[in-house]
Amino acid sequence: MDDAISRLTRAIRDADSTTALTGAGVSTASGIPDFRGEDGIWNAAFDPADFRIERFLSDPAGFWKDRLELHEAMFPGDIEPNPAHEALATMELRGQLDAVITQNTDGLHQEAGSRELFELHGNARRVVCMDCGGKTMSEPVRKRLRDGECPPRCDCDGLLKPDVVLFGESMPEAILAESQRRARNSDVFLSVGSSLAVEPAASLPKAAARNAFLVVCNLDSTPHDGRADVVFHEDVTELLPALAARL
Ligand code: CNA
Repeated sequence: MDDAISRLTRAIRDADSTTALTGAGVSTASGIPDFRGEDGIWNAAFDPADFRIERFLSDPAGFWKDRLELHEAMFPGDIEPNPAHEALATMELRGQLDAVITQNTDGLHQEAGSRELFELHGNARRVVCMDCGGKTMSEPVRKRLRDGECPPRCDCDGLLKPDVVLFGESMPEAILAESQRRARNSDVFLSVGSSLAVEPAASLPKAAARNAFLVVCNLDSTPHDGRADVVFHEDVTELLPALAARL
């Protein structure tokens, strides 16, 4: 691993632009299970089909009941950023990382101090009104749900939806376009803690690989390992702090 870190360190020092793409594996050390890893949410009692936009629109009360259970399984208790989030925030602060593109909805990059942040799948700490588009924090809404208000509604009486991209929904176009632009223009592109199984995020490393030094760090292998310049089958909470310390 030492030789590979040295190559990566040199590449980042020589780069004009370095971008990181993160997935659920960056947050497992904070106690948030991933979707497809060994103890992933989809291997447990949840079915992705229950969390589609069509289900939300046809059965909002049933959707919200299941969503509350999913939320409690995904975000048990108080969650905090871990050394992987902190290393990325430190690298950005020092000017060694230009942006983080994340598939995560947990808000932990922001909490760790990442500023140039693109949340491809939204943020589960917020809800959005389907009528007026207003966004508010989700915790008070979950309390209202637990108290029996189901489905929860906005002051304008519109249905509230978690401010995340549900299966079957399209991604926010501006965020996706900017993420693709950054991937194409990066000199170094780090894909960390993602199975790279979900499109269109999975296509970002492919776009980046045409010009960039591509690095994949994930416990399991990914479909892009073959095109990466360096692959680490390592824990991101070890690799990223080690990298930040070497830079
Ligand atoms: P995924 O498909 O669940 O893959 C995560 C990958 O991370 C797996 O291949 C694991 O092997 C790997 N992994 C787990 N822990 C570590 C670790 N400590 N170090 C290195 N690798 C590790 O998740 P993706 O992000 O690739 O898929 C995108 C989905 C997952 C998006 O829709 C997310 O919204 C969704 N998700 C987000 C969260 C979150 O916000 N924290 C949690 C669970 C799922």
